[in-house]
Amino acid sequence: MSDHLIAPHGGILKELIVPAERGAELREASRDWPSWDLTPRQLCDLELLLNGGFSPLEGFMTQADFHPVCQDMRLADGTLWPIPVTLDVTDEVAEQLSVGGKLALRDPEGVMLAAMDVEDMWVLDREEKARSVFGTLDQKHPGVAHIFQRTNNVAVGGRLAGLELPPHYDFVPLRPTPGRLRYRFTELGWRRIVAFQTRNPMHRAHFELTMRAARENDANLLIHPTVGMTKPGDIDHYTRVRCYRALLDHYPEHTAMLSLLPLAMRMGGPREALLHAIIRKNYGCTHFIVGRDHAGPGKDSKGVPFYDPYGAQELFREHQDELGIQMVPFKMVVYVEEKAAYLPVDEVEEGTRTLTISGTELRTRLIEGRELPDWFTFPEVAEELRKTHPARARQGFTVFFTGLSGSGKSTLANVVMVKLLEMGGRPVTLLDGDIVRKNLSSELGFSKEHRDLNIRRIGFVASEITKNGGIALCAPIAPYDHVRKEVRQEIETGGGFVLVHVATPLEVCEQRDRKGLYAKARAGLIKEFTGISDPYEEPADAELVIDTSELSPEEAAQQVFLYLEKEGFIGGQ
Ligand code: PPS
Repeated sequence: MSDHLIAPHGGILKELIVPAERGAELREASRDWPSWDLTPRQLCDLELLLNGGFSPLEGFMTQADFHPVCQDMRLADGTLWPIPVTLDVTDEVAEQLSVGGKLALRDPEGVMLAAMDVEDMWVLDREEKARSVFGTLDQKHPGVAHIFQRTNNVAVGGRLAGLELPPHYDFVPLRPTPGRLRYRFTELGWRRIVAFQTRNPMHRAHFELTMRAARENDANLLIHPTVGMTKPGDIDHYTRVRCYRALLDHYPEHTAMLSLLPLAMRMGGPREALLHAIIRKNYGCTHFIVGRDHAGPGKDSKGVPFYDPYGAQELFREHQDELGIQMVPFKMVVYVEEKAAYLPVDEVEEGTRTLTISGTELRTRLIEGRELPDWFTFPEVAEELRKTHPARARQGFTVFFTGLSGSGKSTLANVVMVKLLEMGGRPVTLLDGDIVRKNLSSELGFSKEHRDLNIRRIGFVASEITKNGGIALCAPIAPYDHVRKEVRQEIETGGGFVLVHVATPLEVCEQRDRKGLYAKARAGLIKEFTGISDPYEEPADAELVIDTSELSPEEAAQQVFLYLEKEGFIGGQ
């Protein structure tokens, strides 16, 4: 029935789910096998492997595919493939595995999703992977950061037999597999289909761009947003999908369809653009839109963009024939006020006034509760965004006090808490260092590892409170910069984060010595004591620096309140 559709990459759609009977046998046999609980990122990869989105792959890569993919974007058999798809496991699990054996792959609840033939195991060379795939070792690149910070040591490769796809309970009708989507296209008589990839809400510019792409190519349109994992800090997919749905009504009837892609993005720029195109080809699309800075990870730690904004289009062009799916390249689309229309920037006469709102500007407007103009987005989309992004005065936030023992963190946090409670409006939780150590972290000591774990726990609780609209006040020492940054990143996705460095000098803290701990530390009775025999990394990114040597607790708290007021966290609407 679907003969006239574009062939999948490599010729055959590789759906890896086995018949139910075989699945039952495998499940039964798996009792004696080692197991691996997949990470969220691996779950996304597994889904696309099992459903055929990653055709012609038949499992996680072995070295025979991995190395040529990293070096030359080729699988062992020469097929174009731009980004490795590997399964990384811990040393403990790797020790239980042997080549020729089996591994049960499970979801986080322990449900078995697939059986893997272990064909290869090797210790991942993180540098090699980062450098060859992403062209950099700079950990500001989310893909590189993932390799260095969130990847386990050992890669395991081998063929998969799928028992079931990872379950989804949200937007179920919008999640067809490649096979199902191909079938739908055939039913609807769609032959030429242009796919649009996005990880952001769509506004009028995207609407105009996609309409143009479809018209200029006599094609139907597939809005195919990534809902697996995108760039940290992106707007959550629930909100985005509601926005896409609202936008869909603006397309002429029978021309556009919305479908969700469970891909974990790597933010790999040009190489990722090729992967996106291959996936869309597998889903039955004939055309693929590549705009400015496709799958771009932004700027490196020196402020220079990682990739050329049109590098993805160039790389695509080089491989166009082999890819089969047609690139629809676009320059950035801007609003031309005098024509009240959107045009690609290369079609705009020089000197004409154009308008755009960048992603950063949009986020700022949402946070500050400012209006989203009509020329920029459809009112229905603005309304959806507003629902999940209320003005700051109604959002949750965390104030994270860091500083030496005795610097006055707890006292300050307590005064701030009491005053916030007096104001009312939002629930307030205090996560003081000592309280947390009694309740959440009673088994932890003061090694770097334990301190980091302690701060991560505090960060987790604070992020839950923040995203649900509450106020979290944290007051641990938190001596290490990288964990503070990690916590900031986690919390900022769901609300505000204010780092307050309680910078009371060590001499003053020691002189105060309210708990007598400094005296003990000096006498060598307490080991690893911050400031005496353990490091404290001063933050360079604190929103506020408060030295309590000369300030009363009320005066110090006042500085916090002035800041919160200025930034719109309190007061206002
Ligand atoms: S950390 O580094 O953020 O995990 O520390 P935190 O959870 O804030 O715990 C610090 C409190 O524990 C007491 N204490 C010590 N602090 C620092 N170093 C060592 N070795 C140590 N041993 C015990 C101390 O009372 C800290 O409380 P505050 O409120 O900071 O004075």
